[in-house]
Amino acid sequence: MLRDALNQPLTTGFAVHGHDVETVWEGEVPAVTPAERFFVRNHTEPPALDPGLYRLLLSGDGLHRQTTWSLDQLRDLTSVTEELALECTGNGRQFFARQQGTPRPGTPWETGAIGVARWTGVPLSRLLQHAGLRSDAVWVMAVGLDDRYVEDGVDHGRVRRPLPIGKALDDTLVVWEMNGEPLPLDHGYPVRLLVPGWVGIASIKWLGELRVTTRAEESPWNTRWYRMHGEGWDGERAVIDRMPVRSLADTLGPFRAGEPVTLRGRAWSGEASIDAVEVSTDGGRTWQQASLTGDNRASCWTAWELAVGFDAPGEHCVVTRALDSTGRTQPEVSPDNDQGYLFSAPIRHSVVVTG
Ligand SMILES: Nc1nc2c(c(=O)[nH]1)N[C@H]1C(S)=C(S)[C@@H](COP(=O)(O)O)O[C@H]1N2
Ligand SMILES: [Mo]
Repeated sequence: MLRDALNQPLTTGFAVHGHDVETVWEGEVPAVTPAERFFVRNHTEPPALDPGLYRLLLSGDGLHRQTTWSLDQLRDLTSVTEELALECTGNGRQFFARQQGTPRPGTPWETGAIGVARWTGVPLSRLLQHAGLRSDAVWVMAVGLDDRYVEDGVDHGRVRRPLPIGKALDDTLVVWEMNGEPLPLDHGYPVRLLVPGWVGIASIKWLGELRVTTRAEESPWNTRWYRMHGEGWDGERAVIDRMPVRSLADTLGPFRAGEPVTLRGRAWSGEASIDAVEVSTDGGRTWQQASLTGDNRASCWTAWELAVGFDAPGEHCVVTRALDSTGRTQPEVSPDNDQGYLFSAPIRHSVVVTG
């Protein structure tokens, strides 16, 4: 959990859920999330790694040679900086209970398990090519250096998740800076993976090893968890990788009846930008198209705004829905699953209008 200078748990602007903290915004949200406001999802405690002794190991039969990188060696490479969202697979889980009447276990996130940061590092493809990537390599197992994860007496080993070689070579980054500063301890210091547009668990923190294999690999983090379970989920359909399209409103009043109001919010989608956002101020009966303001890039949120008015005092229901650049929309009901992953239905906000 986040701590302040006196090592006290930091709770202002956060909702605390055990090891995890969720960002709580009031009103408009900045385009880039300050590191100290960024949500944290830790399976155990962050490990205290000595930056001088830190090594990233690239291993496995999918490489011609095993290689290691120190932090200084990584920093000597020509780096890239990209603004990208990072979102937990369970973001919005509370809404399975609130909107669909099907509470699901796990961290009870509202909508604050997402942030956008400027990440600095190198393309993973570069490290793989340097180690002599074999043409028959198919998976990259990313392994964290945090404590082994033990649940109900069962030791599941280190937090790790296999990444298909296609995504590894496409746009996955190995990063050591967040918003121009070294990664904070909670966010993976000294080095983490950043897998654009994919579920947060793919972006392994405190990255210790990248094991490249010529055979399929699995870990509990893509079989037991972070996979769809329950009725109707099997085979390829159950695999979780890319994040869905979502949107919400950030300015929720209170407003005054009869006065002009500008509603503002955000929309985002995994591996896609946003084509349109529609807003309803009457619980979804009628819809208006919002204007997209600011940057609009794939795997990053974009801001929207819409001028509206509320005629009558009382409680009003504001709903938003987005269309992404690959044609995906938000389903009216989010597909149910045992662990409450990927809530993607339009969120129904309650807005108070005074007389
Ligand atoms: N080694 C390691 N990597 C990890 C985790 C973890 O507990 N250990 N949590 C994952 C999950 S579930 C998410 S959503 C993101 C959260 O990243 P953040 O805490 O920097 O926001 O990190 C992922 N990487
Ligand atoms: Mo997560």
